[in-house]
Amino acid sequence: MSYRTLTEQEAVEYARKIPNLFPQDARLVSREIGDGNLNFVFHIKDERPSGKSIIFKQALPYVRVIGDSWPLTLDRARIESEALILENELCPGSVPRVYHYDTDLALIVMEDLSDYEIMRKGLVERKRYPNFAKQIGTFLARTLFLTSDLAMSPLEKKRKAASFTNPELCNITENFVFTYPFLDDPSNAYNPLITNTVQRIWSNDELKLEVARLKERFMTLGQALLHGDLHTGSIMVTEQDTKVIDPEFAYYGPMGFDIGAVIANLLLNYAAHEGHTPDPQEREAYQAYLLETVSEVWRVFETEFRTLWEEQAQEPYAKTPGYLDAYLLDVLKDAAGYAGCKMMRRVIGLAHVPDLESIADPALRAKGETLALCIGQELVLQRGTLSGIDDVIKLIAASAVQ
Ligand code: SR1
Ligand code: MG
Repeated sequence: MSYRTLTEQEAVEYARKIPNLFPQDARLVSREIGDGNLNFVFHIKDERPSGKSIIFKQALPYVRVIGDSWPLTLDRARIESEALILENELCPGSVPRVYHYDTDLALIVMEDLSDYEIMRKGLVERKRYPNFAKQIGTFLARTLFLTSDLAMSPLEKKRKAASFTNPELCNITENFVFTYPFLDDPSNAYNPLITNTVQRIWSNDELKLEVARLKERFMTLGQALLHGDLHTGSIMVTEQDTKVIDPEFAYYGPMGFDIGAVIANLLLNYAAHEGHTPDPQEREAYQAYLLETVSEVWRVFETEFRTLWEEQAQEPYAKTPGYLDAYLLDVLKDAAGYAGCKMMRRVIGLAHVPDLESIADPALRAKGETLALCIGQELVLQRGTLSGIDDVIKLIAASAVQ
């Protein structure tokens, strides 16, 4: 069958034909629920009492929010489905299960996570997730360590990297994370009330040099298989559990990019509470929780990574004194730098985050956006001076009082 975009009805007909998914007498209904930038997402449910439900995710041959003037490879659906299957092997239960993949239709049939909510939404409501840091820190350590040269043979790793070559999606990141937000590009879209701060960023050559260096590492450092877009809209949570979704940007890149994405999005939320939470005590308490979460995510990642290194490293230099510490410090510096870039792109660039966008009053929103830009710049500029996660937290706390 050649590619065509499915209608809701065609999705139901397709679901019926997948062996062992639904019983013959299932009463299936389908609804297109995608609200992301790129794809169609269908929720298909057996309406009978206790009937099960599934998700169809279909890539479109263009960027959904822009239209067919911006073509985009369908191969991203293969990358996503293979990344989900691999992530589930490396860190069982951390991602939705893939039931079926159709290459021609660029269609992934996967577990429905209706009991979970998008983490970003919960964070705006000041919800707390007691297991999140442990679960995401473990996910990061296992998926990054186990796909790197530290754990795989060089041949096996390079073959894996080749199968996850993802040039078009990487190019979106190169442009929309590292380039356009730092130049006066027509794709940028920012609150007019922060124009002066944005223009100072555009004329800050020291900052632009550091962003250029981070971009170059993103383009050349194939350390591990990344998720590639690990923001809090790609994380689904319940009070107890965490699932990572949407790895269509997966490719071999610097480990710090994924860790930085998690940190950036916790900190964008931190900044957004300047607008969402007028009561200073409530705001500071929640911001303190977010900083503790940033710190714990890193600590869990580091502890798990050290254990994996001790137990499973294949690299002959792994036992060389100082190598593990130096490796982790480089990852931390990268994570800080990438977090900074990602914070700034979500304020200045094309794709914003609902955390800040849902602040209706532009002046109040500007307060949160300015704080995000301030933290973002510090993370990029000061990353070379960091010696541990406590330094990152101090840097953020210092930005908040400026
Ligand atoms: C034009 S696509 C913009 C963004 O959407 C995705 O979620 C990625 O973050 C990408 O950079
Ligand atoms: Mg996505």
